[in-house]
Amino acid sequence: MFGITPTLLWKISNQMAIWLFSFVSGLFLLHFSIALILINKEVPQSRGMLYPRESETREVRSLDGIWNFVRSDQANPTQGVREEWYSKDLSKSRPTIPMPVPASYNDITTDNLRDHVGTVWYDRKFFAPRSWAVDQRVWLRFGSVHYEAYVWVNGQKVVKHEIGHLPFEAEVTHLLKYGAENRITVMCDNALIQTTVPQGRITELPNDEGMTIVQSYTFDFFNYAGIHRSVHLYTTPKTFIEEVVVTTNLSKDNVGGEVVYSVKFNGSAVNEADNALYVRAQLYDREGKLVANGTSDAQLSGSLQVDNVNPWWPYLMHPEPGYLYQLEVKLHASNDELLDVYRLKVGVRTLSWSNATFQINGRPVYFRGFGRHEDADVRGKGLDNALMVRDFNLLKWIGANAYRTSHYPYSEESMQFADEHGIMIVDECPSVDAENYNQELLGKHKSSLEQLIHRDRNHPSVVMWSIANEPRTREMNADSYFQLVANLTRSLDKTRPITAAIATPWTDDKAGRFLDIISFNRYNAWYSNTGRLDMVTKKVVEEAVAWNKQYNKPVIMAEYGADTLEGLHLQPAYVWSEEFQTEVFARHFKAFDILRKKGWFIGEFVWNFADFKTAQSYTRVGGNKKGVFTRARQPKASAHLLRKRYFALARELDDSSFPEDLFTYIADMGKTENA
Ligand code: GCB
Repeated sequence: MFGITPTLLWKISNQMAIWLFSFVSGLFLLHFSIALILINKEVPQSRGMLYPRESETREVRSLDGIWNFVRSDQANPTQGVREEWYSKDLSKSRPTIPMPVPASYNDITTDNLRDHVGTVWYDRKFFAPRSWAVDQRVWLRFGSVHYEAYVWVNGQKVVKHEIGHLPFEAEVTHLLKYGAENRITVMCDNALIQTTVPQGRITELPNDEGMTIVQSYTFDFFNYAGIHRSVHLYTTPKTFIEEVVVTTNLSKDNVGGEVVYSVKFNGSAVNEADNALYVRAQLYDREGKLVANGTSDAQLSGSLQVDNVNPWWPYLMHPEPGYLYQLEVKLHASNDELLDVYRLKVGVRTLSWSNATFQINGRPVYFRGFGRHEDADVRGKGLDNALMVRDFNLLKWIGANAYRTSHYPYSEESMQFADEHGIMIVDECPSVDAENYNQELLGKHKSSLEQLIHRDRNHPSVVMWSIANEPRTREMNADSYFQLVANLTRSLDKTRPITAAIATPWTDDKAGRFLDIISFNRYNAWYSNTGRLDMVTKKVVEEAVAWNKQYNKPVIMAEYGADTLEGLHLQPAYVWSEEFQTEVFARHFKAFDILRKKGWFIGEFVWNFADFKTAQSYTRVGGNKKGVFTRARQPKASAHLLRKRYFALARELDDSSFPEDLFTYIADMGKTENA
């Protein structure tokens, strides 16, 4: 057992306590408008978690495949723990069904597993080779399990992790049977309450059979759950490289580059007196040529100078975007023995920002991008390489240079892909629609950012942290809450600016002053003044100007759009039709062009890249249809329009050329055609 009882019931009572608390404090606040009692507590520091990579000192084994699966009785979510299902094969406790990993479990079966609330169980067997028993450590790593995970190996508890979309790992060296079969068991709980990130509510409601548990949430995407990303076993030497942190600098003319690294090792095998470990760092270019090398200081830090550097540039900002070097880190004992080797890709770039601009390598950036989701038919939020590669093809086809990982951290594999393709990422933590601010929520929200920054700090593609999407920033306490969240983020990474996507009207917002860049979400002609295409341009301009005036910071429109049913054509434009989405976009483009001239408007992000699934609602036809692409990743009419705009912006701002098929031949119009 894990010491605490991992139970839905516990969560429910906890939630009730919070309701009670907010009710009582609500009464209290009627009389005494106190600033709040949010205390800035330390959050646990992540350790290790380097992406699993093979090297001459490390082996990596995937545990992806078909696992055995059991859903708990919704009314009895702790039964499996009480009956110790983890102590033997799951199939001995309950009939199991096959379940793919990685994948969300919700849409796999034909019964209503989709709406299951509470705990589910997975197990599988694997072999640990005899060779692993000697002189090394074995680690078990999950790319992400949503929302909460409890893991046992051979019936022994290994690790518990809360908050989806983030990796976690534990050493299992001492728990494995070498040269023999082993069992791994995972219990996953998808329940969201007022103190989870994101928040939700569990209610008990009467149904035709009696009472049932219902999960609700305000955020607008389906709460897919399960083992969403790959599960790996990997080995390290006894004394090994636990962390590598890289930052980079460029000379003013972008000709000289610097890669600053700092390494942490872990290892009980190291003699206490032996403080003379050192690191040899070598940097290779794309062709595999060694371009810099050096030896660390005693703290295992150092820097490498790169002459005639190839800086990392975003897509269409340079003929060779996404240039990556390979950094090879070798940990040596004082007697020069090679202990461990880890390699990672490094992009050399600088970021800077002011109250009007955001610059990369000294050049101003204008973001042309999307809000997205990790979402697909059948596999839900499960990692899918085919989908990921298709999405990057579409991003490049349409001429985008950025996206926001709305509304949670995306897979590590996609972050690596963004590095390679020069796509800039606004990296968002899993806080969406935060409300009823409380101490426990604050702790978890901060922890989600700590884990995110720990995971993603070395990616050149990550250019900004988004600390929340649409938090209720008019609420009492929003200011102290977001001050603490922003302070933590800044203390963890000073090299990137902070934003949050805000939908609260600027007049009521209490969080913007803690951000470096203001992002706002607004659905003119959709949620407000539905259908009124004549009420878009002016309103967008006015709102952006108001945000800028209020905070004197650069402004991005982080969401705009309209639900569109593929194939529905209505002329004149009418809501839900392809014509309407196209027109809504065009009216926004006009506003953006007015705003760009003001000097502080730095980006436009369409909502959404592709259609995606949501909870059932009468405002959603099979999900949210604001995609420029369908859920099957085919373009709607608006995609062709957006493509023309994004390439036109790239040509105007970054001097890039048009793809040959951007304009369809219509007639011999001389200069106007494909000019
Ligand atoms: C928003 C949210 C996003 C929704 C979108 C919509 O403001 O940030 O999660 O999906 O609106 O389409 O309603």
